Amino acid sequence: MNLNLRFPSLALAALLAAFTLPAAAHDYRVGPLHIDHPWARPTVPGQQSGGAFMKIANRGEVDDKLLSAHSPVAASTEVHSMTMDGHVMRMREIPELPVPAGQTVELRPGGYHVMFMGLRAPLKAGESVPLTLRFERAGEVTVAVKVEMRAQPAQPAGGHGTGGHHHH
Ligand SMILES: [Cu+2]
Repeated sequence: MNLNLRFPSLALAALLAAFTLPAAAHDYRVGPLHIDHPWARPTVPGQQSGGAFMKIANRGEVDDKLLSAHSPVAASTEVHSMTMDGHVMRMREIPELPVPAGQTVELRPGGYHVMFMGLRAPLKAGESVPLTLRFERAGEVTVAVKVEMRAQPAQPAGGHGTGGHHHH
């Protein structure tokens, strides 16, 4: 009976270790897809949403698509595009993000990104949070998103700042 009682905590410990140990390499493979350096910006208390970014390279010969993303840190997690509408940057959820064969798709500030909606706690610099990505062909992979400050290009008002989040 001891084994039965212990197993859940060992499994949990292994799960937690999986999110903290591979920080040095910080890239992931699922099938022919390589996911490089997932990261997110720190958020301030009360901030409802935050963006996550990474590069996804498809080294295979078949097109794939990112269909959805999930994370326990947020009430919901969406894949967004960002486009200029006049002088205002607008984000919208997209049903799928194509990852064509032989190409690299970059999720970056001002472009495609994963959006944590309804953050359960602020994202703190130095932490890593789990994010599960579901691809049409390659399947699911859970990556550790590093929360870190990075130099950002200047952005117009209404973009991915600490407050604005536009849905249209
Ligand atoms: Cu967004």
